Amino acid sequence: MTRIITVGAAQLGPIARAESRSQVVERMLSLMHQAKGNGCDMVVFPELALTTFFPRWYFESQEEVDAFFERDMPSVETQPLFDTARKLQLGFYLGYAELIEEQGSLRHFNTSIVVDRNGSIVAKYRKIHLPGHDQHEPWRRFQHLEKRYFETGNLGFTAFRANWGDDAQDAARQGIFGMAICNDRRWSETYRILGLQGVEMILIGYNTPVHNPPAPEHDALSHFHNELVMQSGAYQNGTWVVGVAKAGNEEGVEQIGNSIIVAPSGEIVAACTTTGDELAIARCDLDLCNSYKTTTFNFARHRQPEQYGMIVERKGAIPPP
Ligand code: CDV
Repeated sequence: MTRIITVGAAQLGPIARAESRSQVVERMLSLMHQAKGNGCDMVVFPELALTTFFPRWYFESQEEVDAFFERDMPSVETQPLFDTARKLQLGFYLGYAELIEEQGSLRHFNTSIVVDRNGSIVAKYRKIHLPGHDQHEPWRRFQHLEKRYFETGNLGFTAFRANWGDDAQDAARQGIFGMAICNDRRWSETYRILGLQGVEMILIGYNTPVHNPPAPEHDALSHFHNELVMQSGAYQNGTWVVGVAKAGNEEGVEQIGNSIIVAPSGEIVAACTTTGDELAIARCDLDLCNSYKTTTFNFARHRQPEQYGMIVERKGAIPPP
């Protein structure tokens, strides 16, 4: 059997601080129409796709921070994304800043959702690996205050089934999906935890500056590292990976583009070539995952988790030099 899902990596160019949600949504709708015209079943938008990447600034006032968050999803401004999904029969992954009342208090998360072709939210994820710092660090050229503005995600890495066909029973259009957000893609745990649940496609939005203030020696390697983590994550877990950037010079900060679609072989099969709004498309056969999941990475047959602790113990026993 082949289960082909045609996916569009819907990269966004820079979003100015003054740009409204509605202006950004217009740009996203244009990518959705392009995607439908090219036979896509779904598109993947970046992390925090509705606004500029606000953690680059230190704000004294919580009110200023909260202005970047969504209290409702869909909201008046984002409803057109959901209406267009239904009209075009095209699903999407969307990253946004979520402000929600939970357990009697206001909570802030860096969140993503998957919306199906009927415009219904079918899964939600909250970013677990929050990079950066929680205090103002004026020595940096720009801040990265995710640890200040967001709480650690509390939904785990949870795989879910999604169906991209007309018919709920159509097995040829169903698959096991997972989500991650930006820095999560650098951690092998992200892929392996989803891999252990049989994931067949991991959707990832990101905002990655070229410049890394604490380690500028990494700057020249930013594309290499971006590809390295997603290609190895895909191969080692026999899964498709779709990584999508918010790219280009946003409010004076250069962000990598390099949005890619990676096959379970680890090969990049589609890529954006600009740092603007751009769509890269791949026809992804989910059954290609089986070739890896049943051979080299047959976890049930070859993984030896009960032995891994012993290796750590033995290492610990090596006397210091
Ligand atoms: N938004 C991110 O999570 N960005 C990080 C940067 C700070 C390194 C990333 O891993 O791309």
